[in-house]
Amino acid sequence: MNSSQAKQRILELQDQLNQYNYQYYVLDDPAIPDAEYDRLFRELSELEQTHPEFLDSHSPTQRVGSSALSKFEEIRHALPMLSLANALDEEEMLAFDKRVREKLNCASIVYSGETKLDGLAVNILFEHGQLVHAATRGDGETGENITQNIKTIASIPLVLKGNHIPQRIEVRGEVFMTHEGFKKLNQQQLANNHKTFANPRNAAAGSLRQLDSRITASRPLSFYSYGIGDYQGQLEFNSHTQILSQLKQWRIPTSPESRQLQGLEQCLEYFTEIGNRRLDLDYEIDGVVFKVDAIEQQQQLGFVSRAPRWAIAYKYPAMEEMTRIVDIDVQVGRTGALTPVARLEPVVVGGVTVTNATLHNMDEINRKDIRIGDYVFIRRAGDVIPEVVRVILEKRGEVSKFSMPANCPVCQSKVTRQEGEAVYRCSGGIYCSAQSVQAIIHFASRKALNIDGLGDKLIMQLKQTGMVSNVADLYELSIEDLKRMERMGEKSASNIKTAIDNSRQTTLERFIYSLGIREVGEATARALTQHFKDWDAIVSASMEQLEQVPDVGPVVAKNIHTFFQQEHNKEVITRLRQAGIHWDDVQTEADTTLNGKRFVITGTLSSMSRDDAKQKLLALGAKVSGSVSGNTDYLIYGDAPGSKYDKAKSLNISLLNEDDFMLMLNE
Ligand code: I6G
Repeated sequence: MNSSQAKQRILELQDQLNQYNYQYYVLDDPAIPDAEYDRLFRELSELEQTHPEFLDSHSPTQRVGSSALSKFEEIRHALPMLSLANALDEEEMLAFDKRVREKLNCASIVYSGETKLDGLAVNILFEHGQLVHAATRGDGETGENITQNIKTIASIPLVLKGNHIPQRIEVRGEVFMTHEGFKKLNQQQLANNHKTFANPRNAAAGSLRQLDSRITASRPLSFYSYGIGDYQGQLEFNSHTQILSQLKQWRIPTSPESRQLQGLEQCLEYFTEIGNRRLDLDYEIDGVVFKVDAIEQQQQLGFVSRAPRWAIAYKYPAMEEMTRIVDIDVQVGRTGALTPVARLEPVVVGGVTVTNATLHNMDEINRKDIRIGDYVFIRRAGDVIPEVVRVILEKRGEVSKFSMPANCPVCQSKVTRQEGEAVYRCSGGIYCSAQSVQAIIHFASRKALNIDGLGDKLIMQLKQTGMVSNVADLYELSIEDLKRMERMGEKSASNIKTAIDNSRQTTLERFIYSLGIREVGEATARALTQHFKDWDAIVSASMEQLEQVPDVGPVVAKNIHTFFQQEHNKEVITRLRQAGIHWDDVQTEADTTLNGKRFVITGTLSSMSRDDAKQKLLALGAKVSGSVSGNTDYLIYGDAPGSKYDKAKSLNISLLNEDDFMLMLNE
């Protein structure tokens, strides 16, 4: 290949890889298999090495990070990065809207609403479409030069694509870490004996402020832009909404939740709607930001003490609060794992009163040096079980150390700990009533056999009274048996009996999940089903065969294999099958007709639960997500569909009612 051919190929590969990166990281819609991406990436790296004269700092190969700096240089923002005024309650929002309306002499204002991410504000300068430098917010005037680190974030384009690219523009936004990224990073930190991060914000800040950008490159950082600063060039926009769509068109990620809103009333509805979904979002937010949408009106309103008069952050209650640990108890789970639980002085966190927090295991207690009597920060995150972030050592008074009991607090069997495991376990197995109660609760739970009405308290009563000792006994209960339980009338007993009867018709995937095999969650149950397609094949699979299943390693394979070898499990399973538990044949490969198509389900369906609809779609290769975005292909809606329906409609997404959906499934 001569020099000009090499140059041509380098440009071609850069363009292709930029496109694939965008589809993967921003649209969440990979265009090619990872192996193909890696091949093209390698080809580009090799060409750039043999032709260093064509190496460009904006090439996709330049995202991997480079050698450590001794310190960050300073960068002055061309236009200061402002702060936002806050509203903490509806009254303050009313006052904001009133001020805006009076100043503009308007009866009602068009606003734009966006989530306020709990991350780090950054300013990225692009000149002639190329990323020139990036800085932290700093004091608003001057920030730290974190260009090398920002370039490692794969969703941020190094080169803008699209129309109307200005000579110069400052792009502003928030760098953050998703819950999933945070969890994975902390697992890695633990595995490498490194300090874990207290929350996603700290993890994002710690990752972004690394002098060695190779470390930043290894961290799962994301970015959403919320606006622009200084710019030079011909830009045409009249509203904040148009700015966001221009940014999107240049391939800069923006919040999928941004929306144009008419008047205060819609702003308040938006605040409530996002608040209801706050714990389901994959990232932390501390509020929503409302901006007067029209740029002309923003200019009329101007600024007051370094904050725009045209914007406000309406905050949600904090998700971290301080309280005291009054005691530490131990809970026994369905696999015998002992979980230490902190009993707390009640504290309201994110609007909910919290009295308990999980301490996970003994290693975690030692690592955080948690003692009974300590003052601690408690945090509620994406998942609902609150946890202790850290001890407030400055407030430590009289405290006592906690140690794991030598015997199970429920059945008194010996507590053991395997080498290399963080978890202590009760050795009582099926003879430990805590384990068997938890196993039944799991079996009846929504994602397992979904036995409506068979809640934790009833299961405990059934167990205590000796009516049920394992899951197979559930199918032998009569309405009369159920009626003997506390506060159980004829109607409730009959409903529960019907729910138990209905649970006989299930899916193989659900059945495997319901058995509660250690470390076999929904995803592994699905992977086993897809791989073997047949119950007998799973039960009789060897360790080697099990390890062929994606995501099943030696430990999980051993758990599965051992489970099916144990006599009491075999016996319970035989009784369950005799009781009539059955499932349809597993869909074969040919049925992956909805491969990669993205669905959102909203509202109440009359013929099945949303979870069942989700399982059916997953079985056909579709992806199902909780929120509507530009990537959604179909919205399935039932009764009372709410705002997801409106959003999907405004985005021109195909809408399927329940009949359409059934037709699609049948086809
Ligand atoms: O810190 C911020 C987060 C989100 C913002 C912001 C934002 O909009 C969604 N908007 C402005 C105008 C400012 N800070 C100054």
